[in-house]
Amino acid sequence: MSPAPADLKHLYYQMLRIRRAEEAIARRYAEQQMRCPTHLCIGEEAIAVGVCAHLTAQDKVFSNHRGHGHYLAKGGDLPRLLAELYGYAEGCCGGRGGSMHLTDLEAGFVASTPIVGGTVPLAAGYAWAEQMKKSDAAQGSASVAGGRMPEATNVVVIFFGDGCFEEGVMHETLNFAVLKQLPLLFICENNQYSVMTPLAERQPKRDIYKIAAAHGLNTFSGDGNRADEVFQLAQSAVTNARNGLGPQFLELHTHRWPEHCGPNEDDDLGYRSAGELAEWKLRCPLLQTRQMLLGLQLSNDAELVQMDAQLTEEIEQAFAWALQGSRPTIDSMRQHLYA
Ligand SMILES: Cc1ncc(C[n+]2csc(CCOP(=O)(O)OP(=O)(O)O)c2C)c(N)n1
Ligand SMILES: [Mg+2]
Repeated sequence: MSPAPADLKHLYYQMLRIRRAEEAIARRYAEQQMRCPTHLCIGEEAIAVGVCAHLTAQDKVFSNHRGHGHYLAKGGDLPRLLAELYGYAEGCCGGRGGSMHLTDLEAGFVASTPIVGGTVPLAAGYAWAEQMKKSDAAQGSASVAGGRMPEATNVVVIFFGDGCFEEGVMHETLNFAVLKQLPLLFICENNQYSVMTPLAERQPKRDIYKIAAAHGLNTFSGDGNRADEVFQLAQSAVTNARNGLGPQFLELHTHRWPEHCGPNEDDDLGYRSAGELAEWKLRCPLLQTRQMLLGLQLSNDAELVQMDAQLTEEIEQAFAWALQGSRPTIDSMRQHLYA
């Protein structure tokens, strides 16, 4: 189903929030107070918001090195994300992780890690646990006379890139997820690049989602820069996974605007073909959704300007809070270690 008017506005709001937060991070990065490598998701916002729009607080998200958008779309705390970038104890990972180790368990954002593919099997493990809990609940309720049906299954989402799809662990996890029929959504953000190497130099010409389909799971493919399309595809996939139809795979085409890692643009380096980035900018996910909102008369310029101003204020306040943070103490160094 295409998004209802309120959903479309919500998608736009969420995308704009992520865009403005990422832009503010890029601006402040030059002050050299954030010292962690930072992979921005500007240009790719529609995927995070279109998928997370269907998740409850009980559903879980795992992410990768480019995780700010996933974290915010899942409801992760913005001030604590910023404090984490500054390495402060108030950060969502206690200031130990930086941009690529985010967590907000209250929001159901379990973890992101920088090892490409590292979180893929973790997400499968979590989904397996969810499945076991549901089956335990079903056995428990069956033993009670007139026992109620167990709740619908919580789903787990793993976001990853086209480069990650080349990792062996990706295919081992797909195999296992299908074997166990896990309530797991594989979301491939195909931005055509792994760092500076385009897909054509890394893979034979064929669709990623078709390779995934060979593992025997439901697959979808679509325009990752159209929030309404992502919303629709994700709705089917989440519903399937919740209703016991096993893992689902979405390949969504998009493009990253800034450099692979860092706050700047790098189009001058020449690894993208001439005009490629400019063409993708015309397909900006925010611009397209904005045009839909205005065209369908679901909003107007004044309302969208006000939304933008309100978000800018929220982000400024979040930075002000984060910047008052404190460094983690030496005696906290050995906490959270297992060995
Ligand atoms: C196991 C591993 N190999 C290599 C790297 C270096 N590395 C970091 S990000 C990245 C590119 C990943 O590309 P993709 O999965 O498409 O994500 P994108 O950066 O395009 O969002 C690479 C190779 C790493 N972090 N981990
Ligand atoms: Mg990529």
